[in-house]
Amino acid sequence: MTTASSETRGALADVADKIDAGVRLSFEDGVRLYRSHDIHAIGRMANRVRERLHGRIAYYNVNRHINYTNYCILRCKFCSFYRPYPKSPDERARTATPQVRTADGGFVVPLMDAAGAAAERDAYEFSIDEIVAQARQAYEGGATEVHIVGGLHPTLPFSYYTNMCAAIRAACPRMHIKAFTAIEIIHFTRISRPRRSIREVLVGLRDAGLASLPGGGAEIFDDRVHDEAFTAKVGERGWFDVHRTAHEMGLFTNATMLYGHVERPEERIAHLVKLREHQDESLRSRAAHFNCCIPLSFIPEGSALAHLPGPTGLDDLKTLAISRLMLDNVPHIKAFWIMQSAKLAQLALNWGCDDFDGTVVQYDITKREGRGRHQELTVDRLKRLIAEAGCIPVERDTLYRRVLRNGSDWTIA
Ligand code: V47
Repeated sequence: MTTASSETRGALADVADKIDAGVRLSFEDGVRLYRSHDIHAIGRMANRVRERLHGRIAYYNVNRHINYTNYCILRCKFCSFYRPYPKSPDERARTATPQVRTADGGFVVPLMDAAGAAAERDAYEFSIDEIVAQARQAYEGGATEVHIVGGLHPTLPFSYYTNMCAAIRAACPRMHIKAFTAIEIIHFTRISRPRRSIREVLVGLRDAGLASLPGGGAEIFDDRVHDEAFTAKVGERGWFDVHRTAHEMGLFTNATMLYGHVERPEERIAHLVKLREHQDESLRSRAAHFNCCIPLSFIPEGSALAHLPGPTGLDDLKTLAISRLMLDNVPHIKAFWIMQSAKLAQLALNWGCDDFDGTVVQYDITKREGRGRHQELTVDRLKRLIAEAGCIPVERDTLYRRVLRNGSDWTIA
């Protein structure tokens, strides 16, 4: 039988032995993997773990991302998405971009003005009607999930978020609402009147239709990196408080790691170890856990860290593979094609990843190439990318159950 260790001689042979024996890797093992240039050995080991868990299956989903506003009270250095909220209504009117209704009933925020010039006025906030129109359009097109996140808006009340979930649930009863990063949840505890605890906020949102939390806002769990790149943002403790509470309540969540900015390899590994420890506890004693980890490749353009080069392709592959190897208790590792690019995400399916995310359609937080917010992969293209990597494409819902299609109708296996 071919094992990871029989193919991996040399410096990493003992790590490969551990992988074959199902032994958990240590912090030091993780750091050694980062120091190694043997990208093939790392890939083989990660692929072995991936195949043990999922065989040759690679998952995708039919979803729609909605970013409800880019106004944000934070100024994270890695972020090119946020826009400051002008205090005066006049200035807001001057800098806000009016949404445009499309022929098929959706809404877009144009980045170009009528003459084709790049719009300077590109701050926006969607009304609930506009969000529901986007969700309904996706639902009617067969989407099983809507993924909603946005900036920390200074004036919208908590009822905006509960009404948003309730209105989507009424318009699209079977659609899974995955929404709000831990950072937004903490923001809601501060803006709600009377102030609510994390649990009260999550209960309010769940009662309105929220079904799970995405993994964003984790960045890198390290005080030095926090102070350098996202100082005013809720840190590690707040992020874990939200995910712990969600898991206790039976809400599944995801986790992320934003890599390739000011952090060092040791800090990435420490971040993964903290996620692993939290997951141990959730699996042992809580009603839900992390379904998936999404390592996010930093895109410098347009951010206050634009002078940094960002991760290379090899760094992307290594980080995805090492995440698979370190997170032995997290079922899925996602290569989010928007951030790693569809080409690299395809490669990553043989470097430990078993998930591609989905059709996406509109995405405002980052853009790898060109302008405009429309970023979409059709189901045919997703399937082709996966099949060409030697994997079996399987459509999943948010909770990784198989979706069976019959024309435009679908059921969960
Ligand atoms: O929280 C912000 C990151 C995250 C940049 O849970 C950046 O299934 C790269 O969390 N370069 C939002 N990354 C995206 C996210 C996500 C995406 C897909 C699936 C899931 C899931 C979650 O994007 C933010 C932040 O960490 N981010 N700016 C940037 N310049």
